[in-house]
Amino acid sequence: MAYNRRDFLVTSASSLAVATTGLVGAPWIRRAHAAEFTYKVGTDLPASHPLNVRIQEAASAIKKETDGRMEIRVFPNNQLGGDPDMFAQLRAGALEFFTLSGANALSALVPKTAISGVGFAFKDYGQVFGALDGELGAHLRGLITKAGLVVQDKVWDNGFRQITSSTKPIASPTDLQGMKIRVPPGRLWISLFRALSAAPTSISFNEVYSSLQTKVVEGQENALAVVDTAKLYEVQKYCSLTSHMWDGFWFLGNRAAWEKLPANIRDIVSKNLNASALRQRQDVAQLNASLQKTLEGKGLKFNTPDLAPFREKLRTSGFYAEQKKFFGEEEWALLEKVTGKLA
Ligand code: X2X
Repeated sequence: MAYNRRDFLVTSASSLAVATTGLVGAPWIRRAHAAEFTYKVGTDLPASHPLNVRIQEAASAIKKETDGRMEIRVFPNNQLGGDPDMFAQLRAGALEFFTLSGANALSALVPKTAISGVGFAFKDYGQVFGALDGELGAHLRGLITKAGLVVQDKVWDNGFRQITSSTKPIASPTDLQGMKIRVPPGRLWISLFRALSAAPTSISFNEVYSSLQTKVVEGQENALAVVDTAKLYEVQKYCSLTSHMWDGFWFLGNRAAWEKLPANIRDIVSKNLNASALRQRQDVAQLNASLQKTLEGKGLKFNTPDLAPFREKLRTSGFYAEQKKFFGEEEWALLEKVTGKLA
């Protein structure tokens, strides 16, 4: 954010007046009064990630458009706990908003939201948002709503996930054999990496850096924007561009907290969050396309494996057949309508 000299002078003059004199009621000074509704949003990513930057952008617009009645405070970087903790807080009403991947802890409550993370399902962003802004997304949001939560329409982008490791590049499925790899908490990730013959362990994101550093695990998988903002390159040597799954965050709300908001405030909140989500998708796509160079500069060695043998391994291991059975005919059909036949 760029402040010019004039903004700075005005701000300091007002704070000085408020701090040192009884001028609080002075008409030229905007009083810092408490908002009527002060809600928290928790996220698992570092403050500099576009997820947080764009939520903050929406929060500022919401405050302005509601004349200060609604304030959303952003708590990034797992400040409020790991994903399963924040999810429990959201459900209990201790946290009003939370961004969570459908394949992550959300799938413990609504198992079918993980379908967006099926291995090698979406070929590109056109397919991703075609599905999630379309029928599949509407269906999944219906399931989330039925489970008692509130969810905003537009999903936020995490990105296509890539594998990093401290031990070796992944050039073919055999390189994954027995590899100790961290995955987020969620059934789908375990199924996917077991099908690829790796040895996956569920670890919340707040413990990823240290478990890589202490070599509890050799590797992990995440989009480049996360590898960069969470500085995972400091504790990893190789990055293999597998794009093995797409991942994104639903903007979830506690229902009781949401229903306390007057309808006009709810409209302002949703409108701004959904608009910022669309801009956030652009930011992440651009970052993920340009970060390889930056990360090479930080010492990470990249390789681009042929993906056909990975897909083949998933097919022959029965992964797709198993997932189709798990998610159900209806959901699988909605997915394949966009991706084409997977199983
Ligand atoms: O835990 C992860 O790896 C992260 C940050 O990508 C998710 O939230 C799924």
